[in-house]
Amino acid sequence: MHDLKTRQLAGLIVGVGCASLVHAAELAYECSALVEATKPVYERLTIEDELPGAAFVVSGNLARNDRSELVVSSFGELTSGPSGTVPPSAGQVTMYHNAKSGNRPNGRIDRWVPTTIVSEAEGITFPNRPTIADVDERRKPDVIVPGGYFFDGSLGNARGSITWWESRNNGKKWIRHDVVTNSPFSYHSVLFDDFNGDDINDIVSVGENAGSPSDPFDDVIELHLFAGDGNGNFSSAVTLATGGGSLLTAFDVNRDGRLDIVSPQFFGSVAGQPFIPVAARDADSASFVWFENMGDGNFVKHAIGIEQGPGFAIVPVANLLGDGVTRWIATNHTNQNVTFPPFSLYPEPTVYEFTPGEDVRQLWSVRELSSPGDFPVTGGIGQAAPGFLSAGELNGDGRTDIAVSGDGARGVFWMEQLSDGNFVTRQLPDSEDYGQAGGPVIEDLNRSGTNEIIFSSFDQNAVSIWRR
Ligand SMILES: [Ca+2]
Ligand SMILES: [Ca+2]
Ligand SMILES: [Ca+2]
Ligand SMILES: [Ca+2]
Repeated sequence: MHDLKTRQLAGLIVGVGCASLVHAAELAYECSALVEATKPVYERLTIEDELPGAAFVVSGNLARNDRSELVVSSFGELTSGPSGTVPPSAGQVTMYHNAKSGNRPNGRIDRWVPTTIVSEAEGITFPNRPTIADVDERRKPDVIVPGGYFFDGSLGNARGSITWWESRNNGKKWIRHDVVTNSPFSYHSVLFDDFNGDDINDIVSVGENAGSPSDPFDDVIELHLFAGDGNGNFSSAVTLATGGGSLLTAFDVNRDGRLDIVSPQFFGSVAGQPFIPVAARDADSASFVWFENMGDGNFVKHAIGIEQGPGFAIVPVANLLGDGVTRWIATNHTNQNVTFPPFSLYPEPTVYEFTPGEDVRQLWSVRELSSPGDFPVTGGIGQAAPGFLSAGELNGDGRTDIAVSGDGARGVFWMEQLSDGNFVTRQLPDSEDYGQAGGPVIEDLNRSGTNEIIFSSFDQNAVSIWRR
């Protein structure tokens, strides 16, 4: 089945060249003689397979050249102790730059040279998703690293952190700066922008202290502002609101000129969502929320969706359906294998689309983009699907597609947008067991005119590029 689909797709892509009438699947068959029938459209290129606990991957131009580097965080080796998994005390953040010099079209992307940004010696527990930004405004990109393990508090630890790493010598040397360390809160992502109206960029993150894994009611989740001074120094955390979740987006949702914050919610009241009658659900028990920036230092939380179970990701996509409207693609994070509540009552793993209505403070309209069974989880409690996602053109037909990590569904996937605006989910080739994947980055890394898809995998200690 999978082969058939990829072959049809191969035909379609070649079809662009061999006939301008690309719609019909039958045409694909006619044109497919022009491609090797056995060649998959996407092929996996693994550029790293020895990075223990590879976690998140982002891209950005860190070195002085014309193309992107990849920045990958990794947690280190997990070990088993008498009371379960022991989180390693320190991870790493690594920059990979393309070994091929220059930036000619169709350049090679098979060899990448690693440089350590954060070494294990720095003692950063669970470095999470890095953000590339010019923190000290010296016109050179730096890297902000949020860190921490959300159940660390239950182990008696306070190892949450936000640090930023100043680039020197064209990305060869990195100077550490601490924003917060030894925090009981873990931080998964940061936003770097002005959130308090002084035109100086700040750091905003959601601190998650999920307490004991077996107690969903002891979670402390807060939206934190670390006010910036423009020179790379930040004030201590000020709590702007409660709730939110790990992977944030800054976006002016209500178009009043002030940046708001859009967030999934995974920990906190949302865990008990199925027990709350729909009419009684609010922004605290919502799967996805936005914090409205009132401009006076206050942020007011509004629900986006209240029926999706624990939320994992929500990101905006301009013109997703080709109608000029910015819509939001989102994932919940659930596991249909768990047979007891509340887990058994959550909606199954799903990719959603949210569209704000006239009144953005009301719930946004929602549509399921994936189909039942698209993301089957392997494993029991603690595992869930899907993971993070990103949008981009992936098959050359001009319509925006989606790449998504299966996370606990052990593979990585792309969702093709069809001509009617519906989506079909397909697993990327050679991604069996490519589980708990970070990313995706969707980017044309080599000016080939086609996007690559980059995922890291915790299960395989790997960083891989899918290219076509
Ligand atoms: Ca500010
Ligand atoms: Ca706003
Ligand atoms: Ca497409
Ligand atoms: Ca490319």
